[in-house]
Amino acid sequence: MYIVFVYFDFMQGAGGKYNGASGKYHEGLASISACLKQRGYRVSLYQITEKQTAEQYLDTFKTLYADADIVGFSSTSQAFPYVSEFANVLKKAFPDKLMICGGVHPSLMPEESLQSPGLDIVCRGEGEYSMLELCERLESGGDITSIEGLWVKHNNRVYSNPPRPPIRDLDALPFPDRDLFDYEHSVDKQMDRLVFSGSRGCPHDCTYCCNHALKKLCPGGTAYVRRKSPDRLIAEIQQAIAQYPPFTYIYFADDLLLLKKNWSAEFLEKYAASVRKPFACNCRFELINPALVDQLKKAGCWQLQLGLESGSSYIRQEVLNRHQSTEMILSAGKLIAEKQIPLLVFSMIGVPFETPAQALETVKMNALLRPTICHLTVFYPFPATELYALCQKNGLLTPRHLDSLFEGETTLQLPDFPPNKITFAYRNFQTFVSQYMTIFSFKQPWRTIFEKIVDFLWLHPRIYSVVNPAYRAAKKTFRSIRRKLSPKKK
Ligand code: B12
Ligand code: SF4
Repeated sequence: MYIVFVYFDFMQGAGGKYNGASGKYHEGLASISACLKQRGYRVSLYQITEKQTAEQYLDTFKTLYADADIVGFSSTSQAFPYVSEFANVLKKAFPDKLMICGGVHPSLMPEESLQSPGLDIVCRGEGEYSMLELCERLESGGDITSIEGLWVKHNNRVYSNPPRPPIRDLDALPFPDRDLFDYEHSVDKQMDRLVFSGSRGCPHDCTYCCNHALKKLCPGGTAYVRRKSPDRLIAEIQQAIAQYPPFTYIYFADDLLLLKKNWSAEFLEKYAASVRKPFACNCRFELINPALVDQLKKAGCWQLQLGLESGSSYIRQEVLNRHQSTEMILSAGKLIAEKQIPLLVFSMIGVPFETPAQALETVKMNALLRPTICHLTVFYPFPATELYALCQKNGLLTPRHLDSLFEGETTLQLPDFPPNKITFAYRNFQTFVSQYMTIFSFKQPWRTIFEKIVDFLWLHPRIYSVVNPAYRAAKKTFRSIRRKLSPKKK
């Protein structure tokens, strides 16, 4: 049995800094591949990093993967239109190949996904054991319509089997198959890093994120949030260090690696003792405390990534379901700054019901937190999330669809935040953050005076577009005069 995974991986970085590289690591596919290879199945990956026509993809497929028995697509919502189109073209060329699609989008939108004529099966939730069972049944000539976790289209009927419980013991899985990816030419190599995952799931229910929806796929009583043991994760890292050419950083791609206090303490201590490589990971503001920042610092954390999402406590709590007070966020930020751990803050603008004034609160919170990197996205409503349903109920959705969250345009029509103002806010976010950082260091009354001027400019983009070029020109002239007047260094 020969399985070829197809992974559309140009959603992030396309046309940007990493163009030309062969994509990024995908823990889900690496894990399924390891399970399949352990049972002796042959597995390859067709990782698509360039936008081409479906016919061009078909030509490549014919040349390299024509003998596949099963084609396994992995899909996020943004990738799905490409998956669907290519699956149709592929099915027409190879009607006998079994086409299965897994990942977040088909997990949450199985019915819609199966309407795609090229797809025979969708996998809901974790794919390791469902794929194994599928291969085994195909080999033995058994019935493939009754496998837990799979929805199967057969003879004009859809067999919607119940979800498979999430894998309880992540340590029982083989180490992910990193060889599936072309590391030498990957984005990860360009970034001088290796990517790991220590956990699965997140206990929070932020309305814009897929976790609350994915959680519902877990049959009653089964744990959605799980983690590998610290020893297992360290062993995985050590094996990869031995296998790969020297790299500088480690990136933990988990939603929330440091959720459990004891786990974090044990893992970070062992990491500090045996791995000793700078690393980045995600966390939440309320988990930050003096002990944790101390452990992070000692273990070599080079970037802590935290979601602020909105500076407005109304938007955070009432719209996004993130119950974090402004005071708590700022004091966590202070602890991180005291330890000099570089901070990346995620924020969103164009959130349902947001106003430009509330988006300004996000700018100012970023300025107060002083992150090394402000990571901003324009809100995108993912299907099956609570916030998508809210957008739908309130008539905020438009037919606009975007390939990437990084295009800086909204897909919504918000009553108080028109698309052009969202684009303005997205494009000028960093500039305003820098301006407030400077202003917040002024003494009164200058702080208030300048804050009011810049507030006005944020709220009036047209005036800003006139004032800004003049301000920049004046600043440049002032700097060059100062340079000329200052005594020359010997
Ligand atoms: C790490 C990560 C990334 C990494 C790696 C991407 C990857 N595909 O692994 C990077 C930074 C590259 C990334 C990029 C993006 N991401 Co991302 N990412 C994640 C994150 C935090 C963890 C994913 C992970 O490793 N999970 C652990 C592994 C084990 O699970 P898994 O990947 O889901 O795979 C399992 C199952 O889904 C299934 N499965 C998956 N594929 C297949 C295929 C077959 C054939 C089968 C049978 C089963 C199967 O089996 C796997 C093993 O159990 C998730 C959050 C989450 N909770 O999932 C967001 C998440 C997947 N990302 C998201 C988004 C939006 C993006 C981007 C679009 C962002 C952007 N604008 O560029 C891009 C799209 C990338 C792409 N090519 O499609 C959204 C997707 C929402 C949606 N409805 O589609 C998520 C869910 C976060 C969220 N906002 O809720 N991401
Ligand atoms: S904390 Fe992060 S990963 Fe967890 S539900 Fe909220 S947005 Fe999703």
